[in-house]
Amino acid sequence: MTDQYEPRPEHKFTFGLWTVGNIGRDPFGEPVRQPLSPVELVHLLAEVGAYGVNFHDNDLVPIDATPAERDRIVREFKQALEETGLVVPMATTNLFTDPAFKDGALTSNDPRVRAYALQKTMNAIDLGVELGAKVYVFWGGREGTETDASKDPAGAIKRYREAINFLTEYVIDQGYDLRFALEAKPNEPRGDIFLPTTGAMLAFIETLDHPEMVGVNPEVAHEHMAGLNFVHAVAQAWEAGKLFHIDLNDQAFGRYDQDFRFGAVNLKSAFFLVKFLEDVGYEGSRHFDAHAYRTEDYEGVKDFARGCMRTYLILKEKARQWNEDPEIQALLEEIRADDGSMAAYQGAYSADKAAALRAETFDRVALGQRGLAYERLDQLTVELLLGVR
Ligand code: GLT
Ligand code: MN
Ligand code: MN
Repeated sequence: MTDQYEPRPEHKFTFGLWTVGNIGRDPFGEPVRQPLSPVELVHLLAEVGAYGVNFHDNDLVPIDATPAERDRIVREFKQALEETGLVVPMATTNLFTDPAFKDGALTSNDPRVRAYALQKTMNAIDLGVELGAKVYVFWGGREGTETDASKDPAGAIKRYREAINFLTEYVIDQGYDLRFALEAKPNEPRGDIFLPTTGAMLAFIETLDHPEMVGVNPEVAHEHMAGLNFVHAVAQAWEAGKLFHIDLNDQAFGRYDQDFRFGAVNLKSAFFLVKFLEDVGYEGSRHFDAHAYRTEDYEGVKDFARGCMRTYLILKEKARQWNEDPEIQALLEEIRADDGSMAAYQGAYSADKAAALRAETFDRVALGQRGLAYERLDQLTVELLLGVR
């Protein structure tokens, strides 16, 4: 019998090299795990049943590699992909680790740093495309400030725009089949990062030269760090046709950047997220941007990776149950009831419609007195999640 919670390629579960490859360094402690090579990480991901692997340029090719070293590394990586059947759906640039980027990359005050960041990104785009990536992520980890004395925040947005415009033109010029996904985060590693939320990214995208090529890569932990409802951010991106990618993990509100296993903290919001993605038919990668606890060895890293995928699939099954639960569905029907009497006032504005609406009378008190049964609906949801329905 096959386990219904076993990951399969059609689930599109992906991990970054930097996720299962995280060696457990933190600001207070040294690494706790020996680094594995990209080839070893591909095999680890294949063993746990992932579909794809994503990377930053320097997760794969060290920043100081010679062209000959680059070619050897890429050759060996491609061979590991062939052996395991793993694919590379997404790639990105590391514009945050090197000291050159200490004051940002695309928004740095130094024009040489900005130019170097563009050059590094063009090379990294070439690398990603060579390995099959169709989505290119921009996470501006260092694009920000500690003090607003240092940068003109409006000027920084202009620099950001100029850089993304330059790079979309580069992609067009090369004839690449590649879309960009911008990833917001409110803070860490900078005191404040520009364009701190998915909503801010969505507004920024509309100001670009090629908005059709650019969408978002929302991350659970990043919206939660900002105290926001992740499902709402994802829904807005989806509704705008901009959900090009998603970073799944978990995070307690009000804490440091935790990058926990998907579903490790807030199961209920994870449930509504999975339900949303499955209900609307999101077809992109389910990318887990998280890492194992620092307490773990590589067996624990595999437990972490398997746990992310298994929790997603369990929640997917719970979403199916929720959608078929007669009591829940009956409540929803009541909640959404529409007797058609207001149809004349819906849809686009017209002067006649407005005049008719002005003449209508409403029983305001009755509207306010109606109970909505959301308590029952939520309790049914909780009981379903707790496995007693
Ligand atoms: C980094 C960050 C993530 C981004 C990655 C892409 S790297 O680990 O915390 O949220 O998605 O650059
Ligand atoms: Mn993160
Ligand atoms: Mn991320």
